[in-house]
Amino acid sequence: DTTVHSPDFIYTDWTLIETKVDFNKFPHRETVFTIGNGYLGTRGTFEEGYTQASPATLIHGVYDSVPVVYTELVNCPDWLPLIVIVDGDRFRLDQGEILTYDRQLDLLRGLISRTIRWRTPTGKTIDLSFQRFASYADQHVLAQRCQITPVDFDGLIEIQGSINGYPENQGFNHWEALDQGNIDNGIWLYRRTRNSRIEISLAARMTLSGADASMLVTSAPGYPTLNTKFQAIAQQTVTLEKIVTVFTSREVAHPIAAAQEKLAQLPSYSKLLDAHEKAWDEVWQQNDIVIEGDSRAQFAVRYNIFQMLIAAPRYDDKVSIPAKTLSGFGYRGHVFWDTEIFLLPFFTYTQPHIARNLLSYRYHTLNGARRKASHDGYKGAMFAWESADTGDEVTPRWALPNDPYGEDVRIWCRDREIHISADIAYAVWYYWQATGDDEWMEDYGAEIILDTAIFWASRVEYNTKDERYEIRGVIGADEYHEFVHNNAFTNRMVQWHLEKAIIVQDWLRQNKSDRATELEEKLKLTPGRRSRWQDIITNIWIPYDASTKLIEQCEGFFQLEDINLQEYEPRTRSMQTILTIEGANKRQVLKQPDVLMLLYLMRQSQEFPYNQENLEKNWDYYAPRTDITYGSSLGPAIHGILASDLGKTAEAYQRFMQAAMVDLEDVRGNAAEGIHGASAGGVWQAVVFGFGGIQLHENQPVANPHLVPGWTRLKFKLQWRGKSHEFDLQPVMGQGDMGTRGQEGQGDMGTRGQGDKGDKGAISSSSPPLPLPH
Ligand code: IFM
Repeated sequence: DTTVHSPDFIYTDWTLIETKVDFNKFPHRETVFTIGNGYLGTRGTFEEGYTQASPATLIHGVYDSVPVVYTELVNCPDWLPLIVIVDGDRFRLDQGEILTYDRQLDLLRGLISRTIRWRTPTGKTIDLSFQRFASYADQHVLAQRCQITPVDFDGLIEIQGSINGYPENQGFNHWEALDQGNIDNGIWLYRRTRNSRIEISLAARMTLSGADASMLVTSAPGYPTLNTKFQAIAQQTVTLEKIVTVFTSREVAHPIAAAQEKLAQLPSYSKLLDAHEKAWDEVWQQNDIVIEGDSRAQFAVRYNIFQMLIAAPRYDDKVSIPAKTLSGFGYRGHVFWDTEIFLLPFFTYTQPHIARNLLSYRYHTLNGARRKASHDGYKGAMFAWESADTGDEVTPRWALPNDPYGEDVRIWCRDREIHISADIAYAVWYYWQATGDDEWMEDYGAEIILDTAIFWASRVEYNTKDERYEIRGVIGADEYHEFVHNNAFTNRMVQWHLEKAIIVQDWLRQNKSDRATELEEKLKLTPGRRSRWQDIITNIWIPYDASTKLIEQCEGFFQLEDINLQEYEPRTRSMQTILTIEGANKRQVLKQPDVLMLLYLMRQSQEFPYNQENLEKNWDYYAPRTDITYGSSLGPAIHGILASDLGKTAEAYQRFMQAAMVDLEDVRGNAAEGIHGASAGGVWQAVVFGFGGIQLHENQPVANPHLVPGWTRLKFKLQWRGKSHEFDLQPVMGQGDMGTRGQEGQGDMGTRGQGDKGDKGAISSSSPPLPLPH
């Protein structure tokens, strides 16, 4: 296990260690130390409570309405409060003296621990050691432990463990009080969201060992509390365990009974911990990525995988992963294309059943997408740019400033960022390709692809003058341009989508004829509609100039005022903030890859416009005009992969690490709002598809690696069509230039790759023995 020190943390292969308390960084650290189990996420708030804290437990699917943003994931009752009073002094990090401190997140075991040697304001020294986990073995179980050892005194210790029934979403309380009560050594709480009327119940019990004490209930309304007092003796450890269960009416008819019954059956903390660790061990067997030779990248990659795993619904197909996962209030728990395009590949190729759940969510929200299409005057299904429980559009229309004299800002994505419907179809298609899950495709996937194809056919316009189909008035992936015509990304994705819709319909007709008929009737998929799809495929305009190989991002883009981003350096703000919305609109500056994003998506199957020459030409044009550091967090990983394709090794690594560290090191300054889920997915894709160079061939995935200089090993597993494939990629000294994709400045190291059972080792690009580009 190697150790890397950063200004904020120490990283080992599996563990994040914080050694200082910084009250100004509480919100960031709470995000970073989030734990979860795919059902809920709990931010890394300290048990003892601080004014700087913003505690949150977010449960998938628990949405409730709220002004302006329509609906949001509701902050659920807080299971963490645990107060320790040492001879009358309440333990707090901002009182007395911290003699030693560390907090650790152990990714391997999904466990947070914190140890403190604290001197009370009256000079008594005590060791406190906290631990907590959200069980990965049983997602309704949460557990906390506190071990207390007086160092130099005997005295009275009091511990209060509570459930806080007054959680807030940034000042807004979604809960109405229903009931609360006591059980044997325990307490429970019952609440309901005000509008969506989702009920929740939590039950908790506490046990003490190492001292004699009874457990008293000292609850206040909405704040059930268990209280214990004992006489502590110097050098003798007392252990308190708090076990909590949680259910909502989304899973069970009677949450109170479910929470109490579950609690009554649970074994001790240590048994629960054993089961939890075993479950994590199993999941890491499938999902781990080993990187040798670069400890910082090793930890960061595992951290990003961990974030995806704790946010992913394992047993629920009516929810999806919000842009900020379950770790913060940013984007209010809304779901974007981030899930399908950035996060989904990780699940598709490591745990396809989770990918299926995420895509089924889109199936279950098709009616919302149909309402959106019909409201806007179109046919079929048009997915919401921001989606929540029903699939109706929940992107806020306006962003309202805090400054009373500031202007409200219209958010146009809800009206114009329509590429999401094709993005979802893309994800469905690749899930199907990767898994061969025909049954799901028949029951769910086909309907998604076909009904969104119907939407496209009603959304495109025919330009009689130029004799071509066009899509006008959109926002592409680059959100700095808010009203453009014929965005190349959108137009080509729509063409691709319609191509696949025809294949899917043919497949249904040939293999699942009953379902083909059923869908043709239900969706009114007439021969006329199908021939229109064909016509659009042939005649939609993709602004590509074959002589220059340049794709114009949208009509007229090359006529916009050009920009040299270097002239604005050094800077700490986005180009949109510097230039204003209107200013950015008028210039050739991109928030995030758009043409390059299209190239990336078409790279998978090497479809138009993806080829090396187009990539080179368009990279040279668009990369320098992209606000890659301050634009969108979705950009860096994608630029990293493409830079790696182009042999720009240093840039590839720089972009990759920018993405990998976005939350750990708060690269963008907004990690307090929650984990950047899309970036985490992009990091996985950068390792597997970028540095690992995985290409998905008919029979199996094959590696064509571009290992980062200094990486001595890259190891991971992929699932492809029901079979697990293990890759163990290592540079081989003295092999000459074996690169199948030559890279600039290569030394004499080949790369040895081993595919499944060692029978398909890709021997590919070479990596020079250079120091790591940090
Ligand atoms: O979906 C993204 C979008 O591409 C850029 N702005 C933030 C959204 C949510 O992450």
